[in-house]
Amino acid sequence: MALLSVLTPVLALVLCLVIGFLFLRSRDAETTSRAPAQTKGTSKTDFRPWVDQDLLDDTEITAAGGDEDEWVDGDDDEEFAHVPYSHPRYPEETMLQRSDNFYSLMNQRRSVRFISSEPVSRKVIDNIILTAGTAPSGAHTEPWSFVVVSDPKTKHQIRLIVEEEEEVNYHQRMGDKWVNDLSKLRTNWIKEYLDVAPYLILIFKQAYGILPNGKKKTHYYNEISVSISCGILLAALQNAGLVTVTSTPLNCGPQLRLLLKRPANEKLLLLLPVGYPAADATVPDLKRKHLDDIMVHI
Ligand code: IYR
Repeated sequence: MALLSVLTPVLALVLCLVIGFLFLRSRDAETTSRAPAQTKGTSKTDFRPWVDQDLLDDTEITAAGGDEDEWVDGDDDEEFAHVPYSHPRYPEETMLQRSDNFYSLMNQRRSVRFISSEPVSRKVIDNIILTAGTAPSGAHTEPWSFVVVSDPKTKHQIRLIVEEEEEVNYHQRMGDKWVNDLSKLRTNWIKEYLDVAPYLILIFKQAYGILPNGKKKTHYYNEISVSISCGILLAALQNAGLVTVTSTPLNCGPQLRLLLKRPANEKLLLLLPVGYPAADATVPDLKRKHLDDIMVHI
């Protein structure tokens, strides 16, 4: 009996150590599974946490095999007629003036994280999406879907998904270097703008098309095509007097796709909260590179 009372605290200590060890191991396993790019044996330069696993460009899906019958062979679309092209031509002075004005407008664009809840006309948003849809695309496949969300409940559900994932991103996936590089921008995982902004525009790339007969159609260069259209969209927002921040919610794609009921061929590329800037909005005092630093004239 006396021996047992001596042994009890020892046993309790051993039990605590075992539980502690198991807890640490399970946390380790969770961290590695949440940072798939950094596996044992990968060098520091191989660690690229910003590569969203869901976003790998699968234009090559066709070549990669799978069920070949699922894909259309050639382009079954009707031939295009080729028609004369007319284009506005300005005197050189006008060109200079216009290019100057456009540069000045675009140079005022800033990523704004403080957005007012003031309503914005739907017609303006429609025009902005139409403008984004003028982008060039591989084989004119127009591989984009713009999901415009103004419903407060859906915005809040988006916020919950994004904040939950971003907290893991900041604490576990991104790594110290990335988090440290961002500290000057004062960003974190709390995204109030997802509730407050009158519109959220979620831009999906269509990794492949789905024809009415169910067959898959190759969307060449889908990611670069959609990226170009995003650039045009940003310019259109700036032109209309609206602001946004180009957010790329790492690893939120699959959940947001399901929430928004988008098909499996679509992958989330960007999430843009859109509105007027808040009255007390601030931005970091960034400088842009000079022409000589970004242009090489040969
Ligand atoms: N997606 C995160 C982190 C982030 C990453 C980069 I690169 C930025 O320029 C800014 C933020 C976020 O939105 O907070």
